[in-house]
Amino acid sequence: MADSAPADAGAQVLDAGALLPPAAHPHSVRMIHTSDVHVGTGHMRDESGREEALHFLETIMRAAVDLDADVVLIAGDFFDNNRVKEPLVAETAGILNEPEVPVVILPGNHDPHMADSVYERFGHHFAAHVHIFDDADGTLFSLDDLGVQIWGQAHTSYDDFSPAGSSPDWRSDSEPPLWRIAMAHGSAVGFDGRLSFGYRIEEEHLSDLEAHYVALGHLDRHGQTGPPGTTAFYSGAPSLLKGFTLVDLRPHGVHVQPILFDALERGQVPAR
Ligand SMILES: [Mn+2]
Repeated sequence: MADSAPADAGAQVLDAGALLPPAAHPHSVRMIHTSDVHVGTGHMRDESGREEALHFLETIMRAAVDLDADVVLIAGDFFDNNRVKEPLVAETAGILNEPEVPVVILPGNHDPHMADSVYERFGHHFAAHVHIFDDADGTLFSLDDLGVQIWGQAHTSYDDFSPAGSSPDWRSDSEPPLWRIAMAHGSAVGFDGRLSFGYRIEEEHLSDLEAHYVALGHLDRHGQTGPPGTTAFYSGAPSLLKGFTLVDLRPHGVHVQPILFDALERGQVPAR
């Protein structure tokens, strides 16, 4: 897992407007992007990690309401493992279900969507507004009332796979056009100087997605990656960043900023 401090956390705003394709997107959408929450982490004799993960999740969902977010993206390793017991899954689902903010979950390498997984056994605890990817080849969730479409390839086994290698079948039949959001859980080549690893995300994968924003997970540090013309970010794991990533899709650009829990507590709420 990543180990460096989030040196770029704070009030940084990236204006990726120049990277947008020349399509008309007159509506704004606010997204909260997190990953690697690892609910259920820890050992039987030390449940501090488990309590911390739930506390982070509660804080994120409260922020989703306070910041008037339209959707929450959880880009993999939401659960630490597929042995998590039903009461904890039910408690976790309750945190997501209650605010009625749409949530999209991408299963990662720790919580692959497969037989006997958390999602297969206990998925019924999640409300209808919690969408969970379940296909390694990719699925498109179309949230028409929000004006976004969200693509993701779920981990469905513990084997290595290419988490952003498929071509999304974006919808283009909507007027005004839907924002194109991709999610992927893996290792982007070059991020933090990484060269050799599993779950590879190549630079050309990020380009070929043709997404306005790519929500990444698996590496714990917040930061941008990908070649020119792409807007792909690792959210930062809540346990490392002590925060989440706020993404504002606006007609003139995509604004991305890490939000620290401390700053929220001090009442520093970014304007919508
Ligand atoms: Mn992972």
